[in-house]
Amino acid sequence: MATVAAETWEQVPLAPPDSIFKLTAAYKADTFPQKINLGVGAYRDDDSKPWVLPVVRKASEILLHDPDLDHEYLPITGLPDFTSAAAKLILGGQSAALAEGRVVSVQTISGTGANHLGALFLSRYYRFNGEKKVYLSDPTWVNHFAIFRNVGVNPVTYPYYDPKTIGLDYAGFTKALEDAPERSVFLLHSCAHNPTGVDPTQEQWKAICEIVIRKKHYAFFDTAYQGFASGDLDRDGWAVRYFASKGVPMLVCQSFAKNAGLYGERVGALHLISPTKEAKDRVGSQMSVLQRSEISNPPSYGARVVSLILNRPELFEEWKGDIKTMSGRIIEMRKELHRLLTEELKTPGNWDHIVKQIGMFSFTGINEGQSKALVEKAHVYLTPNGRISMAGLNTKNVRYFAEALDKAVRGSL
Ligand code: IK2
Repeated sequence: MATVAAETWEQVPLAPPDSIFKLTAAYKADTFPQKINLGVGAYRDDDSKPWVLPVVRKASEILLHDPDLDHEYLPITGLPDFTSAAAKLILGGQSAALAEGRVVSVQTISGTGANHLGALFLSRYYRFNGEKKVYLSDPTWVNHFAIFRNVGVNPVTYPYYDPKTIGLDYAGFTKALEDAPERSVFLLHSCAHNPTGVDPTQEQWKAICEIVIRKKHYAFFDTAYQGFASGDLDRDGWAVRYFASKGVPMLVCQSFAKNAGLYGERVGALHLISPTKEAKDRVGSQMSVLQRSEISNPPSYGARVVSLILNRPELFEEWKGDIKTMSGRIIEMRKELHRLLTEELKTPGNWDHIVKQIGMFSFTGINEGQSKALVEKAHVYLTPNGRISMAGLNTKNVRYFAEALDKAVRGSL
């Protein structure tokens, strides 16, 4: 029997496992009863269980009983009822670009796929000013680096987080925008920044937008948490809508993983605003070509669920309530953690950032050694940079976590 020659894959180095998924595997293997997973950014209910949104259950029921549904391929750019409603959700009902037919919308493999397709399109067609480069916030969702590298775009970082204030490094951010060559591509988290939970204020966004316009930069918006920051879809879409209203050249990556709890269904979209309807047609045609060669056409189930939710007014209203349930629970956990640390435990340091930061994540400000001690000694799983997913906290475990954090900070774990 012929065997594969030993040298065939000799040159392939062993890659380290993904840090977040490695953390989840370690958490699952841990038998300690009070263990807590604060690693992965997925919503959990007050019993630490994944939550299927009631509105998603309803939409799934409707689909299940629809005699006209089949399993044919979707169009290359996805389910039209889904992509048009998704564009309206993020760009807003008043969007001039939408009214003028200047937006290319493509259904993607969730937010990751939208980032990939956006990066691929820019790599092929954007008139880079010199080197193909993208500016990413420091820090950012780690996958951004690999996504851009995969398509030959070099990621560099711009200052974003200031460890001294555990807040936004606004001066560093705006200086980077000013110093970058004209027409640079800046990736911007539109709300609920991952991993820090630190967003610019509306006034800061306005000033950022002014520089972006003056320097003719390209805004690559990543929107993975619309609704999760404030509990209000419109408020969380504010930065994207503001930039679009000012005519900034931009695209938006959109995910329904978090706000619809459809993580594994991979529902997302890429929206690119073109200057004219004619440019939109050309861009759209090339986007189709790229999509066809990569995935042929996107999966249908999750897009059908979201399409029903977005297009049926009664389901849309219910969804807004479900989003409030999730974001409200997270806000309550922020308050309780803050109360425990500051009032009960009198943990050294200032913990106001816990309630100031928004969205699913919080940058606690603890160092790598303290994070490691929490994992190894307290069975609390979090990334080494001190990021915690607030969704992993609930009324039953927040005290245990606060006490463990308190000890980690005091060096007594
Ligand atoms: N963009 C950002 C900023 C994200 O945070 C995510 C999701 N990250 O996953 C959670 C984690 O860091 O643990 C995405 C895009 C992509 O999300 P998806 O492809 O699931 O829609």
